[in-house]
Amino acid sequence: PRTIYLKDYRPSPYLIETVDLDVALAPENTRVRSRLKVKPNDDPDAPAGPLTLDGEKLELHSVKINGTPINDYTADDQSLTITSPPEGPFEVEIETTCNPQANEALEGLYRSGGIYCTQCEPEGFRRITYFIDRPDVLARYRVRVEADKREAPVLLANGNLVEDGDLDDGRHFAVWEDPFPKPSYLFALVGGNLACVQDSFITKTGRAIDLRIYVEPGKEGRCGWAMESLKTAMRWDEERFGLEYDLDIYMIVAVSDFNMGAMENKGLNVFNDKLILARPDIATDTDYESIEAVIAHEYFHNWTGNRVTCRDWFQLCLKEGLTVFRDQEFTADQRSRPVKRIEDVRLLRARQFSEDAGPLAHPVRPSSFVEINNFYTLTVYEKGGELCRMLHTMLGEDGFQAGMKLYFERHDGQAVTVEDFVAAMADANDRDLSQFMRWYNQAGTPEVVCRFEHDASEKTAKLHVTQVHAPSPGQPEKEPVPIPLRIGLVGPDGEDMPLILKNGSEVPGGLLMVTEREQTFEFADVAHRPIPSLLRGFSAPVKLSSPLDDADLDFLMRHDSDLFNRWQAAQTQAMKRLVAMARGEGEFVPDVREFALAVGPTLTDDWLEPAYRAAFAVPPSELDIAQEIGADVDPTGVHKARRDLRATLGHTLQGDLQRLYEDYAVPGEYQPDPDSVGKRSLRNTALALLAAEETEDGVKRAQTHFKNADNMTDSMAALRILAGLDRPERDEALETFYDRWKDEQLVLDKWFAIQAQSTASDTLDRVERLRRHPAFSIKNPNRVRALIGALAHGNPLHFHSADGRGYEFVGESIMEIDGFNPMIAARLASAFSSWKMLEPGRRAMAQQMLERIAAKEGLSRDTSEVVGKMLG
Ligand code: BAL
Ligand code: ZN
Repeated sequence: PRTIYLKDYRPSPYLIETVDLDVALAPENTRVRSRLKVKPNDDPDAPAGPLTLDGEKLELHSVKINGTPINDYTADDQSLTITSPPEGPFEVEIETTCNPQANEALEGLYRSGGIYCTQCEPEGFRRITYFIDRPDVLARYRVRVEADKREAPVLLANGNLVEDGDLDDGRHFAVWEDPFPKPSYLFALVGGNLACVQDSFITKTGRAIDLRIYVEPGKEGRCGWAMESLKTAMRWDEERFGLEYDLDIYMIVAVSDFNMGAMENKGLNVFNDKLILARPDIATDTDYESIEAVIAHEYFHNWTGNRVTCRDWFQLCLKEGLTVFRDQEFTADQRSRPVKRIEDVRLLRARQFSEDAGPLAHPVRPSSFVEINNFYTLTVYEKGGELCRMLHTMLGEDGFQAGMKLYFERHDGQAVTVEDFVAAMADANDRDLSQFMRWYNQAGTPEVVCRFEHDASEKTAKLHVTQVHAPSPGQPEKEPVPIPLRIGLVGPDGEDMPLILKNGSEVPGGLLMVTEREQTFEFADVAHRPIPSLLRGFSAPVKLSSPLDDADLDFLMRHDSDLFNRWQAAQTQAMKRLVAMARGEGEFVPDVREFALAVGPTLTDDWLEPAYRAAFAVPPSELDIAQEIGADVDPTGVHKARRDLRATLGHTLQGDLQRLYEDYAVPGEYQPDPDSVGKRSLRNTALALLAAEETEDGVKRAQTHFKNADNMTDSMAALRILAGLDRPERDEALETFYDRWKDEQLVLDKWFAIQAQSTASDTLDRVERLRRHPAFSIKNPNRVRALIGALAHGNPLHFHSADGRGYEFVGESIMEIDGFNPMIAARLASAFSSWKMLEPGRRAMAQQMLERIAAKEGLSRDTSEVVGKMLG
């Protein structure tokens, strides 16, 4: 397969001004007539010549130019080339057919559960019709859709409905016009029997927006939270970013077969229904929060992605990183800011840091790819979000907003690059951000090594900072990056001391800028030895190597005013013990007890938010621990270490935890508001820690909790505990749950996932049985993620089973899925990405499985790129 390089970017030789589509939907034979107004690009870097249009899996029937049929064209399975198009503007008319029913890759136009829908990002539009399918070709669309009225009474596309009516033979049609020029990846079309929930939103300038959520009939009652979230997001974007919605209608369609979480098509979002449907008995607090966040994310794309889009797919982080940053800020403003930061950093560390450290490492803006589908990664999204956050930290809220304003002034309606975005930030703030570009272009997680010295006689302190950049694939050498390092000096009384530099100036907001490989900061008026609290709020996506000993960390765990770093101190303390335990070094029980005792005061501090206290008591994940160990990892040892630490927490803090469990019951009807969510989270954390030792008492409490649960959050919290037991209580609970929920697809996904993530000894037998369960379908991405994905990405103990059965199961599944849905197969394959870190036995088995996958005949470009890099 061909590698595509950023350096080879050239503007398109032709542009498309308008697209007129006429789509006649039919399950196996959908006819698409397309009329394109094409003109040569007057950019001198794009000389006109043959016109090549992308197209895949299409049957071509006719091509006309300016109304006349032609045959001087060539077509293969990827494109259609018109050899000598006329000079100047001209019109191309193409008729094709495609087969939505047979489309199991779920890219382009597909039909599932009787619903026609589309997914065009990044390169799906070419499976609907021949087109210049790249994001820098922006066109205005007029779309006529027709279908059998009984099969598809609802017909939707982007923009405004301008006409509809009945046709002969029980068919009908609708015509939609989108006034905003857009790239083809934002095109959407939906047809089916869908119910509609309607509401409206008045914008800050008084315009009424018609809001609609389309779902399977009967599910209307589950859309309330999604609709509320949409309105909250619309208001927030006006208030915080000054951005108002631009069309008169905003539609969301929920479908149950979807490769991604959701898609931001202009005026017509398509969502995985798991991110729309919610009701207290079927959705957890986490589901509610995810729905709110993803609804917001897709809505925010309307400006950061749609109005200003990407010039090419190398710039994916331009829209994704920025929109992730915006949705993170939205959630932080709605809920708890410190808890949101902790959740985001947890995800970044567990998944993105490992990506950055392994064979799939790539810069936030990659410089090459084989299959762009493989670059919807944690690095592009989450680290991309961190880069925007650093700009925000460096420029402040006002400076960042000034940059955003300039970005929109300059680039509204354009397809641009990361350079354009950073230039707007720099120019609006009169700052030189050229060094910052390295963050976009260098892969890998920088390590920041800090050393701290205090001189009591001089009353001074020094912080020595070194940044270290390990090589990553294709990047042996790296340059230093600008690192915003937020710090505080915590005095012996637990209060922050003033941060005065040697020259007498105060450090605003405690923010130091590290720009060189090695740098020393000197502070004055430091009478007593303070404890440095470094990288407050996780002000940069780096690994911190800190100078703090156990006593310092213990102090910060109890006193740091920066709640992120107080949590971080606890994580660091836990991590030191977990690594030692996982490696089987010595006797650590008393030491762990001491750590548990230090968790107590924060866990029980009623002045702190319950959600924060819950997060405080969760030790680093098994993925984090494995990463920290770095080489010859034994996943069983890692699992046992974490299990033992949690058991010690439960045992040592038993009295406190029992009290929390009693005190934090949330009375009354279920509400997903942050306060109730926090209380449930603290109570369920107590429940889980009390059961961690698997005492009779702990197990009984979980059983009672399960029986009494009147909402899915509590039910799942208890079931997760019970499902991990090697005792009959487990089967009883799982059966009860199944009997109650067997007709609810989204709840069944939870039932599959909880078993696939179970640490019980027979998990692999069970997973193999579930694979043959009548409710399992390998063709449905949610089910695949629930069973196979949950094992591969969420159960390190059993995925890395010492006998290789986990690899066998996941590997075989990848090969099967690759035959029809390469995108999902390649995602699953990434679970093997840290195989080189494993101990030799598992390493060899993982390698063997990867080699088998690589050798499979007809392997997709997606999976072969991922597996090739892992083996390379
Ligand atoms: N653009 C793909 C889905 C999302 O990131 O919003
Ligand atoms: Zn996005």
